[in-house]
Amino acid sequence: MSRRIDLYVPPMEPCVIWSGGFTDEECDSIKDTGELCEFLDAKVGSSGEDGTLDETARKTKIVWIQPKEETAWIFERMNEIVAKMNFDKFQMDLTQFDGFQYSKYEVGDHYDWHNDTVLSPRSGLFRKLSFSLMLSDVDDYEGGEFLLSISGSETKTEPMKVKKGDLVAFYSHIPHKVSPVTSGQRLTLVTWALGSKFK
Ligand SMILES: O=C(O)CCC(=O)C(=O)O
Repeated sequence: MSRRIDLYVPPMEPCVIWSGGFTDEECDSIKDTGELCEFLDAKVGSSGEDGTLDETARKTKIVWIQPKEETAWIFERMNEIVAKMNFDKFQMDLTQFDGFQYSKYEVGDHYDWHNDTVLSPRSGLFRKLSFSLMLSDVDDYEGGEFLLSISGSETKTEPMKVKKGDLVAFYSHIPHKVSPVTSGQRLTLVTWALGSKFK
């Protein structure tokens, strides 16, 4: 008699693109919400408002979208997708989201190689999964490709031009970058799923 138990083993892909997570209208509504807020110059070195300005490493404008009645649907929808995606593809112990960051990359804006594994000062938890929801159409901008260095090599990576409404998810420790935008505007909603320390 077999003693084997058929456990569910997720595919453990380092990066998953969830197509059509948000409709065009929903992406536009997130954009309208972001555009009504006050933009900050994005910093490096810490999550949240701490950190330093360093335009050679990161140049983009951001807004922190706050949870309130009008924005609750964004948090709920993201939660639905992330819970399903985590079950199907990652199987991480996750507790909550870090901030929801609306990002606007205009001509010359970029974000050089970095990873997102920081201890969130707000919660004392670690960023384990990173998510970027594309809010722009592919022909709204040039440049601004998203690169993920899964192999550890910065040269052997395929730039991704993600479609509007698609959500890119990946392990937060994987180095990634946004190449400089050369025309138009690239808009994303970025968030991170937090959990306790890896052990
Ligand atoms: O805008 C993106 O697609 C990703 C940006 C990013 O890497 C970040 O904010 O950590």
